[in-house]
Amino acid sequence: MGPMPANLTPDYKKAEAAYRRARDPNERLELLQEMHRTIPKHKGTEHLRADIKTKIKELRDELAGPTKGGARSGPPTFIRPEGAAQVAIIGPPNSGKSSLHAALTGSHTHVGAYPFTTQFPEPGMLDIDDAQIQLVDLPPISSQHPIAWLGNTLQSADGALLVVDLGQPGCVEMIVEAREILAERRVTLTGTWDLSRSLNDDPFAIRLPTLLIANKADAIPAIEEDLDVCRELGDLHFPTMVVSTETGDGIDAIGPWLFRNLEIVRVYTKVPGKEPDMDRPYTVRHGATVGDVSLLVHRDLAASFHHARIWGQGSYDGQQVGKEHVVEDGDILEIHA
Ligand SMILES: Nc1nc2c(ncn2[C@@H]2O[C@H](COP(=O)(O)OP(=O)(O)O)[C@@H](O)[C@H]2O)c(=O)[nH]1
Ligand SMILES: [Mg+2]
Repeated sequence: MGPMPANLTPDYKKAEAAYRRARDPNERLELLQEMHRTIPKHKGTEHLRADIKTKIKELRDELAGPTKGGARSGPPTFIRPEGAAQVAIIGPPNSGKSSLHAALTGSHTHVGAYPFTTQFPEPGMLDIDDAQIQLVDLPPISSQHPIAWLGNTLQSADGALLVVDLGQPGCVEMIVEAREILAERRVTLTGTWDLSRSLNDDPFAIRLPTLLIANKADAIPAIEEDLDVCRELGDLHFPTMVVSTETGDGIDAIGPWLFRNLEIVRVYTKVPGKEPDMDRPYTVRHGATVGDVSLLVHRDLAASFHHARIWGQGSYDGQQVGKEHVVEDGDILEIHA
């Protein structure tokens, strides 16, 4: 994809910005159609227009469900995001992705001693204190098992756990291959966990902040050395954790690490004159505003919003704030409509 085409109209830019933020597949489809309607039709936008058309077709097919011999069947291939963030579990075959998913979420996804046990994306929730992160187990990323829907499914992910088994012969090659397959779908794995993925020129490119999980520590005696070799040969620059889903070693550190690095912010709400509800926070990511939280509370509330009062860690003690005010972890919010 070349540089951003010139002469894009404000209407188009607005639709594109909304598309990048949108998580709901139906909303994404509507916004793609809006992009298609508003994009200026000239030579310079030819590639982008073709991309938009392709995306519309892909998303329509995806929303219709997988087809087998013409009849619709099988589970959905996209997972509607729930909780504070969505993290995809990816990697080569048999590295322990499903085992990790089961250990972290209590799911009973298909674990098997043979590759390609997992066929469809499988959601599950990981609890961290009173917040939740959605983990999506996925089939292996391998040339032996191409998955047409992979790029679309990853579109809604906020990050990835790249699970590897360093004891497997050809582990490095499998990781390199997985990254090449992802690159074909314009998915880049990055070791940088900031919120810069939307700074990309290409609206259909995905930058996934990635945590490398070296699994099966119980079965690999010199795992730290293997890891160094793998990092060097595979040119991997990811933060890394060594774990064993078999013994549980290292597993408990993953949730808090994700919570911190996804910069999840918990906001508690209260009704005027009542105590705050400290059991069930609304969760957003760093940088989100009072307006974003009120949207989570209720769509109508966001529309009829007048002001809010906020209690927080810093200097806020019932102070009146507007929609644009940025919330912090642990804030208590009282919204006035
Ligand atoms: N020794 C050992 N085996 C593991 C570990 N985690 C998973 N396995 C085994 O590795 C195989 C593949 O696991 P699975 O979770 O299905 O891998 P996936 O294909 O990546 O989803 C199974 O036989 C698991 O029992 C681990 O931490 N240690
Ligand atoms: Mg699996």
